[in-house]
Amino acid sequence: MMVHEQFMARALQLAELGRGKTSPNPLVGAVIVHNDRIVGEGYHRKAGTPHAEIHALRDAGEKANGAVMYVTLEPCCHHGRTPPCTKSIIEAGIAEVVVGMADPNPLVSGKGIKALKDAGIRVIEGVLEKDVRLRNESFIKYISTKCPFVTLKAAISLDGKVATRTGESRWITGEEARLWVHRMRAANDAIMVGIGTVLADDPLLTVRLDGEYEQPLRVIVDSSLRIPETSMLVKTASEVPTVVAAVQGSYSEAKRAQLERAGLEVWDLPAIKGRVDLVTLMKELGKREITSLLLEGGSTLNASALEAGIIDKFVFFSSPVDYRGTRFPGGFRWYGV
Ligand code: AOF
Ligand code: ZN
Repeated sequence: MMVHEQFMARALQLAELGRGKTSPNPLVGAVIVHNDRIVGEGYHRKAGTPHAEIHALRDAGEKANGAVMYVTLEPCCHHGRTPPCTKSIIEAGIAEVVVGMADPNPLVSGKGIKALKDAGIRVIEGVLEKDVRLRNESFIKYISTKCPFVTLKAAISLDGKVATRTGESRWITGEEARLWVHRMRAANDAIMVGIGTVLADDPLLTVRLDGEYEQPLRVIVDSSLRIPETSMLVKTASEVPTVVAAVQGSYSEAKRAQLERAGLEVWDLPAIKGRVDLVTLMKELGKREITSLLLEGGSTLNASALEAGIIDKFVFFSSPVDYRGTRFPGGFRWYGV
């Protein structure tokens, strides 16, 4: 591996430490290298706090002078919630900046790199760009469309049947699968299910992991407000933010008032063929700064989401058994070509 890639890989590793905590801002990592040795490191921790570059510059101190900075995202040149990083980089005497990807934020895009070059700093672009883009897929989608990046998650048995129960299906009871699901939830700003899943499973839809995690927004697509008052979602709505996406005129106002008293938000949305218009729902969630959303079924909502064209990515969990629980001596392989 080339030296540039090695240091960028470290910057990416640092960026990952912010996963699930930086929304609506990107994951960014930065490394400062002097004479082939790392003298400073930093990553973005939370929206509104200093950017990765600033943490790395502080960590390097005087050693930043004449050094190379590796940063996963093009440094910003705008006054947002924090001052422009390009200014700090120039003032610290950084000689060269190696960038993973250009910033898709229209406020910055290209201008940060230009500001560095204008100040006489060498800039190399596109190092490990594919990896960097993959890790910031939700930020890229959100900043350019103002709609969340949607991941459809499904559990399927070996014969391709979609598991009916959310999360706790008998096909994916393994601890490892459970951990994955909870990590995925923690990394997303919102989790969405249809009313059918609520009625069948009574899910809680929270992150249950060791450590501190902000609970994602729970979104229930329920055009006529059939969600039972006795459901786990309603019972916990005062602690975990919960939105019910309904169709205007399709529900009783009394039920709406009951749900609101319990702490749920009821959103009135237009309908398409009698069902909630998911494209409009995504736009509304975008306005709420929801940059990523995990769609956890069920099959009716999945089909509507596909038809509406809102899905960006599929993640399948598969069990090693078929629908009867039969194991296969030769194991199994899935190919997603
Ligand atoms: C971050 N962290 O490490 C970098 C960012 O509102 P502000 O001032 O925090 O600016 C947010 C924008 O800054 C963000 O959309 C992205 O374009 C740029 N870079 N943001 O939160 C960072 N390097
Ligand atoms: Zn910045």
